[in-house]
Amino acid sequence: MKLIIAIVHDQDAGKIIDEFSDNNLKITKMSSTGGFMQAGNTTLLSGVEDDEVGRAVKIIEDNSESRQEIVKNKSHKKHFIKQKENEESKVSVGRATIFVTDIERFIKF
Ligand code: 2BA
Repeated sequence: MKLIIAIVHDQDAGKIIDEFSDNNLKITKMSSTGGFMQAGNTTLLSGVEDDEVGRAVKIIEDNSESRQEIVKNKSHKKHFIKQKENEESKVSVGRATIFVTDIERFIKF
Protein backbone atom coordinates (compact mmCIF):
# COMPACT_ATOMS: atom_id res chain seq x y z
CA MET A 1 0.00 0.00 0.00
CA LYS A 2 1.19 3.54 -0.77
CA LEU A 3 0.49 7.01 0.57
CA ILE A 4 0.15 9.71 -2.07
CA ILE A 5 0.76 13.24 -0.81
CA ALA A 6 -0.14 15.80 -3.46
CA ILE A 7 0.23 19.57 -3.12
CA VAL A 8 -2.10 21.25 -5.61
CA HIS A 9 -3.68 24.63 -6.32
CA ASP A 10 -6.78 25.34 -4.22
CA GLN A 11 -8.78 25.85 -7.45
CA ASP A 12 -7.94 22.33 -8.70
CA ALA A 13 -8.65 20.46 -5.48
CA GLY A 14 -12.43 20.10 -5.95
CA LYS A 15 -12.16 18.46 -9.40
CA ILE A 16 -9.46 16.08 -8.19
CA ILE A 17 -11.47 15.06 -5.11
CA ASP A 18 -14.59 14.46 -7.23
CA GLU A 19 -12.62 12.27 -9.65
CA PHE A 20 -11.06 10.26 -6.83
CA SER A 21 -14.51 9.62 -5.36
CA ASP A 22 -15.95 8.68 -8.77
CA ASN A 23 -13.09 6.18 -9.14
CA ASN A 24 -13.67 4.69 -5.68
CA LEU A 25 -10.40 6.08 -4.32
CA LYS A 26 -10.33 7.60 -0.84
CA ILE A 27 -8.91 11.06 -0.29
CA THR A 28 -8.43 13.65 2.47
CA LYS A 29 -8.09 17.37 1.85
CA MET A 30 -5.93 19.57 4.07
CA SER A 31 -5.39 23.31 3.87
CA SER A 32 -1.71 24.14 3.57
CA THR A 33 0.60 27.08 2.93
CA GLY A 34 3.53 27.13 0.51
CA GLY A 35 6.77 28.10 2.19
CA PHE A 36 7.97 30.31 -0.66
CA MET A 37 4.82 32.18 -1.66
CA GLN A 38 3.34 31.95 1.83
CA ALA A 39 -0.02 31.59 0.12
CA GLY A 40 -2.68 28.94 0.56
CA ASN A 41 -2.55 25.68 -1.34
CA THR A 42 -4.15 22.28 -0.81
CA THR A 43 -2.48 19.08 0.34
CA LEU A 44 -4.30 15.88 -0.56
CA LEU A 45 -3.65 12.54 1.16
CA SER A 46 -4.68 9.25 -0.40
CA GLY A 47 -3.90 5.70 0.74
CA VAL A 48 -4.08 3.40 -2.28
CA GLU A 49 -3.13 -0.12 -3.29
CA ASP A 50 0.17 -0.34 -5.19
CA ASP A 51 -1.57 -1.05 -8.48
CA GLU A 52 -3.79 2.04 -8.10
CA VAL A 53 -0.95 4.57 -7.87
CA GLY A 54 -0.75 5.13 -11.63
CA ARG A 55 -4.49 5.76 -11.92
CA ALA A 56 -4.46 8.15 -8.95
CA VAL A 57 -1.49 10.16 -10.27
CA LYS A 58 -3.15 10.35 -13.71
CA ILE A 59 -6.31 11.84 -12.15
CA ILE A 60 -4.21 14.56 -10.51
CA GLU A 61 -2.32 15.16 -13.75
CA ASP A 62 -5.53 15.43 -15.81
CA ASN A 63 -7.23 17.82 -13.40
CA SER A 64 -4.47 20.29 -12.48
CA GLU A 65 -3.11 23.38 -14.19
CA SER A 66 0.07 25.38 -13.90
CA ARG A 67 -0.53 29.02 -12.95
CA GLN A 68 1.31 32.31 -12.84
CA GLU A 69 1.07 33.93 -9.42
CA ILE A 70 2.10 37.42 -8.38
CA VAL A 71 4.58 37.54 -5.51
CA LYS A 72 5.88 40.63 -3.73
CA ASN A 73 9.61 40.73 -3.18
CA LYS A 74 10.56 40.45 0.47
CA SER A 75 14.12 40.49 1.65
CA HIS A 76 13.90 36.85 2.85
CA LYS A 77 13.10 35.73 -0.71
CA LYS A 78 16.68 35.42 -1.90
CA HIS A 79 15.50 34.59 -5.43
CA PHE A 80 14.34 38.20 -5.85
CA ILE A 81 17.14 39.85 -3.95
CA LYS A 82 18.13 41.95 -6.98
CA GLN A 83 14.71 43.60 -7.02
CA LYS A 84 13.43 46.34 -4.77
CA GLU A 85 11.50 45.50 -1.60
CA ASN A 86 7.76 45.13 -2.37
CA GLU A 87 8.34 45.03 -6.15
CA GLU A 88 5.99 42.49 -7.72
CA SER A 89 7.15 39.51 -9.77
CA LYS A 90 5.46 36.60 -11.49
CA VAL A 91 6.19 33.06 -10.31
CA SER A 92 5.13 29.98 -12.21
CA VAL A 93 3.55 27.49 -9.79
CA GLY A 94 3.52 23.94 -11.13
CA ARG A 95 0.41 21.78 -11.53
CA ALA A 96 1.13 19.48 -8.61
CA THR A 97 3.95 18.30 -6.37
CA ILE A 98 3.45 14.64 -5.60
CA PHE A 99 5.19 12.33 -3.13
CA VAL A 100 4.50 8.58 -3.18
CA THR A 101 5.67 6.73 -0.07
CA ASP A 102 5.38 3.19 1.30
CA ILE A 103 2.91 2.65 4.13
CA GLU A 104 4.41 0.49 6.88
CA ARG A 105 1.11 -0.13 8.67
CA PHE A 106 -2.46 0.87 7.85
CA ILE A 107 -4.80 0.79 10.83
CA LYS A 108 -8.45 1.70 10.82
CA PHE A 109 -10.73 1.23 13.83
P1 2BA B 1 5.59 27.45 -2.50
O1 2BA B 1 6.70 27.02 -1.59
O2 2BA B 1 4.80 28.63 -2.07
O3 2BA B 1 6.26 27.71 -3.94
C1 2BA B 1 5.48 28.24 -5.02
C2 2BA B 1 6.31 28.33 -6.27
O4 2BA B 1 7.37 29.27 -6.07
C3 2BA B 1 7.01 27.01 -6.65
O5 2BA B 1 6.14 26.20 -7.42
C4 2BA B 1 8.20 27.50 -7.43
O6 2BA B 1 7.86 27.79 -8.80
C5 2BA B 1 8.53 28.82 -6.76
N1 2BA B 1 9.60 28.66 -5.76
C6 2BA B 1 9.58 27.95 -4.63
N2 2BA B 1 10.73 28.07 -3.94
C7 2BA B 1 11.51 28.90 -4.68
C8 2BA B 1 12.83 29.44 -4.53
N3 2BA B 1 13.57 29.15 -3.46
N4 2BA B 1 13.30 30.25 -5.52
C9 2BA B 1 12.55 30.56 -6.56
N5 2BA B 1 11.29 30.10 -6.79
C10 2BA B 1 10.78 29.28 -5.85
P2 2BA B 1 6.19 24.62 -7.26
O7 2BA B 1 7.60 24.16 -7.31
O8 2BA B 1 5.26 24.06 -8.28
O9 2BA B 1 5.66 24.30 -5.80
C11 2BA B 1 4.31 24.52 -5.44
C12 2BA B 1 4.10 24.25 -3.96
O10 2BA B 1 4.36 22.85 -3.72
C13 2BA B 1 5.07 24.97 -3.04
O11 2BA B 1 4.57 26.27 -2.74
C14 2BA B 1 5.11 24.08 -1.81
O12 2BA B 1 3.94 24.30 -1.01
C15 2BA B 1 4.99 22.69 -2.44
N6 2BA B 1 6.29 22.06 -2.65
C16 2BA B 1 7.03 22.09 -3.79
N7 2BA B 1 8.14 21.34 -3.65
C17 2BA B 1 8.11 20.84 -2.40
C18 2BA B 1 8.99 20.00 -1.64
N8 2BA B 1 10.16 19.51 -2.16
N9 2BA B 1 8.65 19.69 -0.37
C19 2BA B 1 7.49 20.17 0.17
N10 2BA B 1 6.62 20.96 -0.49
C20 2BA B 1 6.93 21.30 -1.76
